[in-house]
Amino acid sequence: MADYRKMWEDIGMDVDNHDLLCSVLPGAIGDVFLSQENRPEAMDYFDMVLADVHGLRPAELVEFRKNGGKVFGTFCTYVPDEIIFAGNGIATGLCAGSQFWVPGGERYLPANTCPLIKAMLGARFDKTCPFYRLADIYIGENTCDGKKKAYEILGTDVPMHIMDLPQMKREKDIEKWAEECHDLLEMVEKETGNKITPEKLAENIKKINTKRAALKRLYDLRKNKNVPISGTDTLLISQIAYYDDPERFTTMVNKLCDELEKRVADGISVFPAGTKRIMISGTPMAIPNWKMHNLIETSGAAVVCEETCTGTRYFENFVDESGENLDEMVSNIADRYMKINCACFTPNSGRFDDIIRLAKEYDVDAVIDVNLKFCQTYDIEGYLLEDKLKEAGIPVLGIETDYTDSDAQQLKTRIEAFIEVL
Ligand code: BJ8
Repeated sequence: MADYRKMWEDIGMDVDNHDLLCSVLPGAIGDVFLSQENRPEAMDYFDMVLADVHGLRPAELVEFRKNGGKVFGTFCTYVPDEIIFAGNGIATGLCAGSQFWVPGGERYLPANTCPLIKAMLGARFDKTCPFYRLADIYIGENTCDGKKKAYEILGTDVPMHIMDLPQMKREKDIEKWAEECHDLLEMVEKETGNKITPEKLAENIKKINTKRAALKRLYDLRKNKNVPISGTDTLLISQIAYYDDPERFTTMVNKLCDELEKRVADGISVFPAGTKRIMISGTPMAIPNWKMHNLIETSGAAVVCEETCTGTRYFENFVDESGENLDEMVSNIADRYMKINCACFTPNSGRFDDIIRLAKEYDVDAVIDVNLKFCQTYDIEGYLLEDKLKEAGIPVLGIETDYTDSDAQQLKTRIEAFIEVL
């Protein structure tokens, strides 16, 4: 790993505390990723990005900012990257998947808050994540109550732009979201000093659609009987999607898919024949949260699909590229993003339809619905979801967990028992 200490100091990180975080990463990479058998060679790129997660991309962002570029930190899958990139800005996901950041967040938030939100605040206020240091402005959104109130606290330390996400999907809500996307566009223009022209926006709509197509290609390959890549590896790729350079990321995913296609043609699988196929649904798994995939795949099953924001919700549905002027393009962007089915919406029956459709497409034996502790919306939605899945004849196991390892053994026992009776 290259030495990025000076860079971390320069961007105001607490380097000594950050050393503690770095010291656990190599072990985790070894245990979770390198211990898997028969991994695709093209995972090398994603392994390298992970090994240098706080160095490689942050160094690029530092260079970009030196030349006057603006970095926009985002938290939610609803924030349209195409608008940020069209203003020559860079969008970067703000990772919050580590237990390391949770105690820091608990200094500001009630203990019974979702770990993802606590980790967001810990990462910022503990100064141990370079992405949180390098984003010039954070883009929050009105999704769950916990997030929107936590953004107020973040706003005491960093500029925030909040997008008011409607929570129903009527025509007027979609129009309202288009207005919010317009406001985002104006904010990006103001921050970057760059005009977003129709040409620029069209180019970036294409660019992000191409990235979605690469992820779709990767996910489609998992539909094969011989699964050519593990769910754990695919999750890593989905996590990296949030902050890597979009064009380089697309190229690397397509390179991986070339290799996976060959594996499929040769009948190569990373799992023994007859391995049970599991779909995970529920709350997002921000990097470095690999807990559930690791538990499931070391319990003798294969994760073949994720209906999460680190899964299909991130890349399904493309932005219509036929818009001829800015208004049409923004409205097409709003349409696409409003097709994401997050539990903060009501009613949210589209999500049940998605899960049942995906269960068929990926030929899964069961769904494991995973919710982060204290996430009310997904937890409550789990009630109806279980009903719908039972009606469709799809076995389901509901799990509530956090970022700690304290429940790992107990979860493993439950997962193994569940898989055994499938
Ligand atoms: S589109 S899932 S990224 S809001 S897990 S913080 S909901 S209490 S993350 Fe999300 Fe956007 Fe929806 Fe996706 Fe709140 Fe629940 Fe925590 Fe959550």
